[in-house]
This record gives sequence, C-alpha cells and structure tokens, in this order.
Amino acid sequence: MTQLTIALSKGRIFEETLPLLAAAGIVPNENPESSRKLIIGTNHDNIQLVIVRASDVPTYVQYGAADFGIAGKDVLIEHGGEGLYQPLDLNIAKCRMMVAVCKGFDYAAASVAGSRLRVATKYPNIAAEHFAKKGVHVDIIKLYGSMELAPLVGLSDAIVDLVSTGGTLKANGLEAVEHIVNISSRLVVNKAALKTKYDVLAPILTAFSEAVVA
Ligand code: PRT
Ligand code: MG
Repeated sequence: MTQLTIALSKGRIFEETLPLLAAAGIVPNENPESSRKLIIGTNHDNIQLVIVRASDVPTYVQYGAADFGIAGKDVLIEHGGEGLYQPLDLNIAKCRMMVAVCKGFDYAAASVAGSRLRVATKYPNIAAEHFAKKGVHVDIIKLYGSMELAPLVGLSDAIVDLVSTGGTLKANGLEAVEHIVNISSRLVVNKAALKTKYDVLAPILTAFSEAVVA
C-alpha cells in the first residue's frame, strides 16, 4: 500500500486542519499538543503525520520527506515555494502581515521615499520587498520571535509581523500602520509525489477542497 506522510505544525494550524483531515476520513491517533511523539499514526495504516515547526513544513515537503503539508502563506513566501505544488488555499489560520510601530511614532514621515528605516522581523524577504516598492531603504534585523519587543527597547523603528486580533500590539503599546498582505494557510504538495502517489493523494485533495468550500 502506498505510504503517505503529512507535515503539520502544532497549534493553530493543527487545530484548524483536524476538520479537513476528518473530511478526508483521516483521524490522528494522538494529539501532538499532549504527545511528545513527532510521528503520529492515523486510523489508516498507510498514513502518518509528522509534527514540525511551522516554518519547516515547506522544507519537509520540498525534499519529499513529507508528501504534503499545510503552511501559512507567510512561511511560503519566505521559503520561495521551490519544489512545491500549491493547489489550494484552505482559508484557515487567517491573519494579516502588517507594519507596526510604537504609538505616536510618525511613520508617515519616517517612511517617505528615500528615507532609511530599521525594521525588525521574522520575515526578511517580505519586509525587504515591501519597503523596496515604497523606495524606503531598510536595515532589516532578523528576529525569531517576540518582534513586538524590538521597537519598545530601541532595537528597531518598526516591525513587520502577523496580526490577528491586534491584542498583542495593543498590549505592548504598538499600532499597525500599514497592511502588507492577507495571510492564510495553503496546502503544499511535493511535485514528484503528486505524480507517483496520485491515486492516494487525489481523493484527499478533493475532500479538502470540498470541505473548504463547504
Ligand atoms: O511558534 P513557532 O515559532 O513554532 O512558529 P510559528 O509562530 O510560525 O507557528 P504558529 O503555530 O504560531 O503559527 C503558524 C501559522 O499560523 C503562521 O505561519 C501564520 O500563517 C498563522 N497565523 C495566524 C499566525 C497568527 N495568525 C498570529 N496571530 N501566526 C502568528 N501569529 C502571532 C503573531 O506573530 C503575533 O505575535 O500572534 C501574535 C499576534 O496575534 P494577535 O491576535 O494578538 O494579533
Ligand atoms: Mg508562534
């Protein structure tokens, strides 16, 4: 029987993917939030889940260590999408990529074409492209988390980060000043697996797309 490996991250993507998996008749044997296992079986002997960091999902799928996975558009833009077929926007884990600054910072004045800005972010490619379009010179400071702290302690003038409720910005005295792109999660499929494992993959992709529309 054809073996199938699905790459997922813990947290919001896993939670919002469960109903889609269920629509395809796939039920994980364990909850990765409570289990320490990185490989989780399902009700199908030939289908397993691998639990990886959200930003590592495209890499596992690109190299065929997983046949398909689910990744945020933020992660996919940064990764570049090489070797990945991206057939479906799942409309889950939605948020917005925004520029944010300390309340009261005159962003309009600081971001006129030709000016120079220090920007802290986990998304250097997205940030660089955004500011290049505006003609703003940026010094990008790469961070791996807690971007909201950077302007508060003078590490940067601005951050580029994901905003969902806006609660994190508000709690830290920051405000969103520019919308860059809407983010949701997409299905990513290994291009070779799509051909060699089409028989097992096709019904799952169909079930996912029907569940998304529903
Ligand atoms: O946590 P880890 O470092 O392992 O990786 P990760 O943070 O990339 O993973 P995870 O599970 O937190 O996020 C996975 C995916 O969910 C991301 O790649 C996005 O596509 C999507 N997503 C949706 C979000 C959010 N909403 C979101 N709000 N990812 C992160 N956030 C963070 C944001 O960075 C900020 O710190 O939540 C905070 C803001 O939330 P609000 O509600 O306070 O505005
Ligand atoms: Mg996180």
